Amino acid sequence: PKKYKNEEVYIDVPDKYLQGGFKDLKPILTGGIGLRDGRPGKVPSPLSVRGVELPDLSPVLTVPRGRPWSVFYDVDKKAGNALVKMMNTFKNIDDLFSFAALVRDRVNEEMFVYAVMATVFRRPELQASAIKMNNIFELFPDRIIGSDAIAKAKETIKQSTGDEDEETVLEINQEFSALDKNPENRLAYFREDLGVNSHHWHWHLVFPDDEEFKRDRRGEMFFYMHHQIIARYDCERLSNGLPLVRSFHKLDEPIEEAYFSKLTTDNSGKLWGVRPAGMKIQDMELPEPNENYRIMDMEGWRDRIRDAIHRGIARRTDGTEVRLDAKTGIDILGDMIEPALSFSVNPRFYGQLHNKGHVLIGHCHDPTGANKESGGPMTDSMTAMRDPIFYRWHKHIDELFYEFKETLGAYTKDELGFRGITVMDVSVSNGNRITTGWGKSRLNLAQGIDLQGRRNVQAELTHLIHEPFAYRFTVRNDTRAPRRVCFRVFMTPIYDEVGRKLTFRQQTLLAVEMDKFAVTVNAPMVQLDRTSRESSVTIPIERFFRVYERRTANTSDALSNYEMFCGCGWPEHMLVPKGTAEGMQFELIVIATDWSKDEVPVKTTNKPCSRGTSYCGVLDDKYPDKRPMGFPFDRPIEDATTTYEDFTEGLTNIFKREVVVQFKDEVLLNINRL
Ligand code: CUO
Repeated sequence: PKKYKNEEVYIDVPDKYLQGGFKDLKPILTGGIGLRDGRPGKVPSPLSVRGVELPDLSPVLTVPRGRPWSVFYDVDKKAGNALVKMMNTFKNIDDLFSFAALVRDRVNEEMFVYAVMATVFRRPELQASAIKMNNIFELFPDRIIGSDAIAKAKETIKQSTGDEDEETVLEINQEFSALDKNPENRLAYFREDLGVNSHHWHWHLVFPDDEEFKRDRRGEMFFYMHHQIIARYDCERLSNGLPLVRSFHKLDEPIEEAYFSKLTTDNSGKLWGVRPAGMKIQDMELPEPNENYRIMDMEGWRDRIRDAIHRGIARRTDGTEVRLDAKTGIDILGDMIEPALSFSVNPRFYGQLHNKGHVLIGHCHDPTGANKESGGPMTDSMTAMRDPIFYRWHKHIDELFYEFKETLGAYTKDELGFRGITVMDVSVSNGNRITTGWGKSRLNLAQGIDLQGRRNVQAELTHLIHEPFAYRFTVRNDTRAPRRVCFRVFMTPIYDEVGRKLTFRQQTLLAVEMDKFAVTVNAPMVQLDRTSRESSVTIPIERFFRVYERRTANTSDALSNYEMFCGCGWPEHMLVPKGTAEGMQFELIVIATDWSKDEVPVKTTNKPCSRGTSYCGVLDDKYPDKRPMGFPFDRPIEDATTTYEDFTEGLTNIFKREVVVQFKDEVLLNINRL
């Protein structure tokens, strides 16, 4: 075997693997997968590549290198699953690394990272091993930072005389990809946020369409997580004086929202496809990736899906029927509408509505590939949430799910109530006021972009953040026995963008989940405190950015490398909608339910990736809550005139409190300078 030296990593490669590009073998580990305790960007040596038997790689070479890989393309999904399967055949960690090192520079770059991460997620012994993963955007900074800023980074490095470890910080300005002349740009801080996009990419990673990895209530999770994204986005729109998202349901209608991402797809500098205002989606005949879908296909699938919704029955591939009931209907529909082809009850009949919407929209500027243009950001889960049309398309998908929920009718008082438990009061620290503002955090660019050997080039990004706050719940227990109580905390706006009061029905659709937790109430009157940092919705900001110090010196916040790699979970810094300078009114609605009935026990509570469960579930385990996701606002309330008072009449376990979210246009938290 020959020895290859690259930084501190030695790779021993048997001669027989040295043909076909392997001479330039870069160590797999500098691709962002380092050993624990290595410094950022560096790994201990040596790592040797053993002579593993290479399987036939042809099933994974169907995706060329250099273009974005996507779960929304058929060919890509198949190849990605095949690569995960190959990696899973290597039971020994050294063999797995060796295989990964050998294929790394042959297979599509994004697919490689997806497969490595998916392999680690699915194998508990690897999670417990010495593997550390970087945030996805440290591996692909060009998928989050515009080409102009990256060019500037390269220029700065060229002109500086510092050594390879010297720190360089580049401030990324806050103009995002457009100017405020384009009203949609007011929401760019949300759409182009690193944490938001990172969560979305990781969500699709940990809920794959792969028959070998079926997550509990996967389809329902698809519905609920994306529904919450839309509700959150609508709250941000109201914060910025913009109307709620209009659903994109007339498929032949011009798309008024333009989007020019300014991002490059690869090192060649090729840009993602762009979409001027007024484009329409068109039938596709794309040779690479091979995608041939027509608007007519989409309409046909949608008709059949709606037919199933209204009949309450779907047709399986073998002709038998399956009921769409209150318990599993939403889960079946989720897998059918997304779809997960591996789990859809009838992939041919119900088609690929949501996924192909991403693809048709993403290629509408060059639907036959005649102009050799790349797909737009909508084609990839790493970038889709940047584009305003994402929210319009998902609002339509959400409408279909709610069309189904409508058929189930409203919850009864029995289903909503919790006898003997009274929520007496709920308040938020600082007089029910939450302050938002800007934070500054950093991302190391040096792992994902070639910066002349420099290892410590930081991009400083400005993002929304809120002052940490605490809730206080006062609960009365009249049952004379300890009761396990689950608190489901939602926040919803009260007025629309022009100051009209929203109906309660509208409020339920805009309700964002803030937290969900269970406690034992073992006295007649109990006061409970809970901080915003503990939210079941979010994962800590450290999982997105390099954070060297925090304002709070709370050591329990420190994360191990092990935890660093759990990327699914709403970003902590985006928990609270922006609000307004004058202060925007929201209602906090809390419903207490009986946890002894709702709980689904999970094996261990202390496992990694156990944060962010509301939108991500628990890895390798069941969803921890028996209630339908989004309960009680997943179902329609009686009718459009039903008020909150009607809804809660006779119930003591629901409480609401007005809170004000005030935005200060200043830097509240500079994570790197404290
Ligand atoms: Cu996550 Cu449309 O599913 O993007």
